[in-house]
Amino acid sequence: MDKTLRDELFQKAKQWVYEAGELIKERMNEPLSIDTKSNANDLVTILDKETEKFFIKKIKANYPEHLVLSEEGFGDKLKSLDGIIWIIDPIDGTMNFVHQKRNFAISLGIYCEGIGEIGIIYDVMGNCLYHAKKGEGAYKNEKQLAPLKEKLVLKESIIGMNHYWLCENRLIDHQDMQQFIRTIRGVRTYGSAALEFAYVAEGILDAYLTMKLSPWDIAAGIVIVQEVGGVTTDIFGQPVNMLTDNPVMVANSVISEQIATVMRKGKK
Ligand code: 2AM
Ligand code: CA
Ligand code: CA
Ligand code: CA
Repeated sequence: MDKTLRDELFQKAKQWVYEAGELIKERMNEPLSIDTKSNANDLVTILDKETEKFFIKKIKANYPEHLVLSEEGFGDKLKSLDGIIWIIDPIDGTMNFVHQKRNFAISLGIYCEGIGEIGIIYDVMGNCLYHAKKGEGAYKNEKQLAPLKEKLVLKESIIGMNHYWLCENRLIDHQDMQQFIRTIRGVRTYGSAALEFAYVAEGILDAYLTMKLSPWDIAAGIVIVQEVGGVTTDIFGQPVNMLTDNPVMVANSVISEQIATVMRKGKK
């Protein structure tokens, strides 16, 4: 994608993200009916759906040839990554949105022929916008983020992960995981994959590990993290597929391979 188009799409996307944030803030204290999706803790509200529709309307009006891949099902059904694709999670961290009314984000990535060109993650209540354009660095609001530390050691790292890793699960021997977390400095659980990617980019988390994420959870974050030298793979160190769910690891490149080695050892 040439720089002129990338800049234009970024300006539009950023403006729409801020507008969507305002719409969410205006309506978030209305009584919102809360539905469940795959299980009793997989929540969705009218504002997840309305926000997604807001983006799709803007995109289709301005760029009818562009495609949309988005969580709540109002986008396109994609069979490939050909063309320009907007990959959107209208509210990432819906459980936080419902229970805490904060710690949720809008996540928007723009990909061209499978390559991430633009990433925007907006912490709506924190009024903090992370963004990156491919090859142009990553930013938190208007401040450029520094390249990730090169001297990191695993035993001094803080890793984002949730409690499921320590319970019996399909992917990894949970006793191996219990061993592993004793070898690192600490664990944090934020409940928004997009924000956890942003925190890895910012260097306040050294890695984030998650069992199952969809393309809209990670599309923006991949671009932002890449601009500071971080790497996104599946938890075993293999490339992620942007058309399916993946178990995902995003990390400082210094520890990424070390974590993948631990995961391969604990793999069921
Ligand atoms: P969501 O809020 O957009 O659904 C929660 O730990 C993180 O995992 C959130 O980023 C959440 O995104 C994501 N997630 C992905 N699939 C999920 C699922 N089936 N149920 C709950 N959270 C899910
Ligand atoms: Ca969801
Ligand atoms: Ca999500
Ligand atoms: Ca969501």
